[in-house]
Amino acid sequence: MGQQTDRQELENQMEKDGRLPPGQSLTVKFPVLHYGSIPPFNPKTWSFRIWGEVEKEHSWSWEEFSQLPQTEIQMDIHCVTRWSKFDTHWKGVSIPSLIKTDLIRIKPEVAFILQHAEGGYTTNLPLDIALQENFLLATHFDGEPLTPEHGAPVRGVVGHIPGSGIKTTYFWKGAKWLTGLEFLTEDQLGFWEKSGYHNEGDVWKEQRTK
Ligand SMILES: Nc1nc2c(c(=O)[nH]1)N[C@H]1C(S)=C(S)[C@@H](COP(=O)(O)O)O[C@H]1N2
Ligand SMILES: [Mo]
Repeated sequence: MGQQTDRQELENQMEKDGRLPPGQSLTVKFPVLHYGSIPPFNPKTWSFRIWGEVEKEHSWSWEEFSQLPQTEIQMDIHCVTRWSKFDTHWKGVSIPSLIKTDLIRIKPEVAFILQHAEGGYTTNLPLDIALQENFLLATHFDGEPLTPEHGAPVRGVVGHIPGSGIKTTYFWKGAKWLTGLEFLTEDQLGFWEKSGYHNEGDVWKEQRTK
């Protein structure tokens, strides 16, 4: 059987299982998509900042960040450019784990987060999605540290957990080369959201553009 036939069969299966959102097609590859160039990573100077509506601002070195509590998830990722990749496995830090262990303390009025990445890319999410199990500050993909082109050392990831029923956004709402999280009371549009992409970006509602 040819690779194309395999791909088509897998896609048909996902569609039958209700896992293929409208307008998407399955890829077995892992496309690389971003604006600008891949930033270098220097573990000695890298830092990750938590700021905005928090009780205390934080800055973690790479050594500190890599020792934060780890969470693993498996999910399907859906890019607005219409590729979907199924059963991807991620490991990293979840915001609920940081809150539970008192590593961060956000103010009660926080309702949104803004991910800030190297080079100025930003993307926003409502807090309730950032607290769901399908959002992670990922350091590992499929058991290996992230590669530079996929966002090393840390990226936001958001995807669909089959059967969970929780809200799922397109993959642009996970910033590669993530360097900080800003907690907000009012929504603030990110890079693509300002350029005409839909603010919510729900994959099941096909919210691609405004
Ligand atoms: N820093 C940064 N993160 C980014 C982007 C970007 O341009 N810069 N593009 C987003 C978009 S549009 C997509 S589809 C995914 C692509 O992730 P991948 O290259 O690992 O497939 O990254 C998202 N995160
Ligand atoms: Mo994208």
